[in-house]
Amino acid sequence: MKTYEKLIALKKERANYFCLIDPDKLDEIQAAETALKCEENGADGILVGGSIMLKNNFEQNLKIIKENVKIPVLIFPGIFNFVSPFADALLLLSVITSRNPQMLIGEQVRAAPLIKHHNLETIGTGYMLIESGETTSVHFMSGSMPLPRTKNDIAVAHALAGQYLGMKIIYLDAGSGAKYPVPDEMITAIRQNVDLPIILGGGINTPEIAAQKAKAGADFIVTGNILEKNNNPQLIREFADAIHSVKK
Ligand code: 1GP
Repeated sequence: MKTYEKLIALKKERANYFCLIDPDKLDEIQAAETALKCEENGADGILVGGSIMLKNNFEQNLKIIKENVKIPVLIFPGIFNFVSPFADALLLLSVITSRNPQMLIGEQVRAAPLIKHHNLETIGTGYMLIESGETTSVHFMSGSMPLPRTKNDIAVAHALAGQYLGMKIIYLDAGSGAKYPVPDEMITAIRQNVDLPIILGGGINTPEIAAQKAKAGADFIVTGNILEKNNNPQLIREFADAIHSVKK
C-alpha cells in the first residue's frame, strides 16, 4: 500500500499525530531514540526536515529513523537538497501562498530528477504559510509573504486552487516556533470547502491546543519545536491521546 493511502486510511477514523524531527538538531543516536519514543507513545508518523541544513547528517539521520520505526517516515523538505531514498515518501511541497517562483516550482524542478532516480513516492502538497505574529524561519528563508491570519476567504481560495491543481494534501503552517498557531476559524473554513487532508503545524505547544486544531478540522497535527524543548515521553503521549480523542 502506498504511504499516501495509509494516511488516507488513518484520517478516516480520527485525527492523527505527526512528530517533526529536525536532523540538524540531533545526532544519529538521538534521532533514532527520539523517533522510537514518538512511535512508542502514540505518534502516527514522523516528519523529517528543517528550514536549513547546517550539518551534513540529513541522510544518516533519516536512514536510522526509518530503520527504527514502523510508522510512516515522511521527508518535509525546507529546501530540496532534502531528497533521499530512506523515507516512505516525500511531501513535495509547493508554497502556494508564495509569489516567489522558486518556491512554487523552481525547487521542485531541481529535486525532480533525484526523486525519479530514487523512485521515491511523492505526495504533492499545497503548503500554505500563515501569518503568525512574527517572522518565522520559513517566512524569511522562502522569501514568501505569509497569508494574513484573518483572511479566511483568501485562505479558502488558495486551498481550493491547490485542490484543483491536483495537490493531494494541504499543509497549513504558521512556521516553526510560531507565536500564534493557525486560527481555528481558518482551519474550519478550509475544511468546509476543500476535500483534501489537512496537515496543521506551527506553534502547537500544548495537547489542548492540538486537540482544538483537530476539532476545527485538521486531520494531522504536527509538533516540532515543543518536543525539542521538552523531550519527554509523557508529553508525547499526552499530545497523541488528545489528538486521537478527536474522532471523525
Ligand atoms: C513547522 O509545522 C512545523 O514547519 C512545526 O512547527 O516546530 O512550531 O511545532 P513547531
